[in-house]
Amino acid sequence: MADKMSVVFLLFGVLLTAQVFNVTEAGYNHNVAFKPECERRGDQIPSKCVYNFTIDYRMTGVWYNERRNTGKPVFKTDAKPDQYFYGEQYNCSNISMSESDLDDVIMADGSYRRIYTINGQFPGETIVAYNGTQLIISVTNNLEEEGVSIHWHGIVQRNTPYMDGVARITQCAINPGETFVYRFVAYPPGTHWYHAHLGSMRTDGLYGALIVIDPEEERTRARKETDMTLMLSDWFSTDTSTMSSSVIWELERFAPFLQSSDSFTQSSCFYQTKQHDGTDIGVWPVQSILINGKGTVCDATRDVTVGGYRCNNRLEEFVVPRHKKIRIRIINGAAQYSLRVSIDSHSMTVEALDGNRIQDMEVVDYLIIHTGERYDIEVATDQYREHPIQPVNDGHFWIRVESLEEADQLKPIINPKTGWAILKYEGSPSRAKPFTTPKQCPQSNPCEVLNCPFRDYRPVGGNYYTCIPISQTKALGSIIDRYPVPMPTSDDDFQQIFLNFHFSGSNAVRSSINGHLFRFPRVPPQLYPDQDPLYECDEPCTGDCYCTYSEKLKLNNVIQIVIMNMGIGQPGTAHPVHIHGHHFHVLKIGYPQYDSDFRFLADTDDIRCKDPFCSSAEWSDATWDDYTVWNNTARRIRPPDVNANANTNTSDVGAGDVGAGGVGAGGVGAAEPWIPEINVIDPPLKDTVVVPVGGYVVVRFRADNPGWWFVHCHIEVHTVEGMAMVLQEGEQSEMPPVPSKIPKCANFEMNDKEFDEALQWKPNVANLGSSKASGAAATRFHSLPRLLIPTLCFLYSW
Ligand SMILES: [Cu+2]
Repeated sequence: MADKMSVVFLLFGVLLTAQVFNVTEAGYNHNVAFKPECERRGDQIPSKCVYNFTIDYRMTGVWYNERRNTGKPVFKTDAKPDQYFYGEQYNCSNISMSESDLDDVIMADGSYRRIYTINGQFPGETIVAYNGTQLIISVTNNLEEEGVSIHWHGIVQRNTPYMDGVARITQCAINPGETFVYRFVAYPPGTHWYHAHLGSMRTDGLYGALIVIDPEEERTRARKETDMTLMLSDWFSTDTSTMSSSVIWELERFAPFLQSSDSFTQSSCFYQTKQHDGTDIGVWPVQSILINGKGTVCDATRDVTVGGYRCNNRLEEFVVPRHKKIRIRIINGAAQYSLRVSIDSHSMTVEALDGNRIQDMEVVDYLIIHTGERYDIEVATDQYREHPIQPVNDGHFWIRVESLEEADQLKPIINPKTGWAILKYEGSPSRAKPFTTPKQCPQSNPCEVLNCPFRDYRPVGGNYYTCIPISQTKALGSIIDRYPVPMPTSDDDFQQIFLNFHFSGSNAVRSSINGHLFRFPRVPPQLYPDQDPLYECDEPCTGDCYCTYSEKLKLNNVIQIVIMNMGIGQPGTAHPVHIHGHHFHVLKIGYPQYDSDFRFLADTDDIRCKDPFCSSAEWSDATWDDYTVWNNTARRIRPPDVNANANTNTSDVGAGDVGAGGVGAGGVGAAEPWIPEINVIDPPLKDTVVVPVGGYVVVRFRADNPGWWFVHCHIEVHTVEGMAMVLQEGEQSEMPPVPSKIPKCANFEMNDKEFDEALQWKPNVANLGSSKASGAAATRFHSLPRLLIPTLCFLYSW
């Protein structure tokens, strides 16, 4: 009998083991490749491309077996680096996993944390579609308690503003158990991404890449092995909503207690970290930086164990052919941190910003990417070097992704956090890790850094860097042909709006725009324009308003927004600002005043603030309002090269040199009659742009896409706190009609009369007898005029 039972158990065990290896999840695939049904057939581009997303919870560091509905932790928190639970007898249950099974585990940085996933993956699957193909993406919310919505960042949603995916603005949240099928045209081409847009779910795992391929461009280059994505994120010890509420209540100063066994002690206080110009970066310590969902809390070059964290996590590895030009699409999905990207021994040619091609610019050594932004870069894989003794460049190179932290309030030097990935040439010797070191930047040959959130670097550690502002890049000619910079022809078709992204309010710490702490509307205005959706603001608002801040754009007007970051409470934080529904031209970046070491001194004096929080502002020089000067006299004059006066210690236009009324002075040139150094000829197109502390960015677009568009800082905790607003583009009558069956949501309250009537209601026995199913409805419609019923049915179906 005992033997028979053993056989039964053995067979059962074999069956279980067989099932264990049938794990449905796959690791993140960084290659840019079409699903077969979304791929072209000859010259024929498919009209539709379908994806199905199911949103669920997962734990990092847990091996899931979907079929058995079981999950098992894969390492002990106190284990040595190589001690996973391979075939080990754990005291709860047996774990039968091989090393290759680790490929299916979301390890993140080697610490346990609950996240949201799309189809069990983190990041979510990369969507690849041709320009103009309809994307049909079914999103099922399989969560227990949270609503969700997905925004398609970079897609302009022409004619479909209700598909923009901003819960509470363009749609109702998708409730648990519900499915919402997004449907929109994949346009414009470029590297975009998708992410959750309700509360702070985005930075707890809900994002992925969305690549729109231009079929014309595709003919000229290969893909797959040479086209890949690099999704970046900062990673924290806890979920973002905990982090946000902690930031709002200033608990973040005690944040390290959440990372370690420390409790609330003086020694565990955390202080605001600072970037190179002395302005603020982080109020919550970043634990690690993930590349395609993979990272480590440790120094990957050294393999040193830190506390209870795992240091031998698998890092992302790109295996690439030699002597080719590969494309890497970099996306920053961070909650907060700006990141500096470099590849040891390689330079990078920047091809596109936020999906928009630029003229191949000077190759850069470093690029800084702020949350929400994207780059397409090209890298030549020609750095293999034989070396008989020390095989440094033997085909393995570090990709380094660093935070910009250089100090905190107490300590002058703080090491930035680094994220690591490996670039490996095909056919290189087998080795776990590269030996390469960061680039040296001697004074004779300083390294070039694109998109600093400040004007320039001074030498650091014997290295010399030169910042290239994003406004110095130039759009490709074909981009400008397709999207010329809109030029106003009269005062009636020109709207100039000053928006200050700033911390304001009586205690000067609340994230706001023009002093307005954003309050979400009563109901989504895109769905309920007639229901008084917005909480009106008391104007003028000088720093303490809590309301649905909105600005109305007249359809087809030329919109020029001066995005600022000014007012008391500085130094503050650089804000990456995202405008939905458009890609805008970046005409100019104005920097604050710095000392001779490029440390922040004071706000720019190009702009005059009308109150301490700068909730309302104007150009210091009133002639800068007069666009006609530029239109009529200097339209074809290209602005001077920014680098020509890169050593000024103020802004890229030399604000100190150009005083009020001093247009044409200070070396700017006599042919510069309007806003100095504004580029209306070939400025880059973007949808997210960083605004330096104490400075501003001038952007422009034509209001030709009617809808309700969200505008916000892409730093998650800033948006959650209130650094957001809506643009109403066009009158409601000018907006595309909303599909009649789109799910609705609204506030609800019964009045006394309705409730009394409800209590007095009795079932109609006669009707119940004749038709149980339709009895109640028949009772209610009984008193309606007979002709009205078909009319209502018609209207509903329409
Ligand atoms: Cu911000």
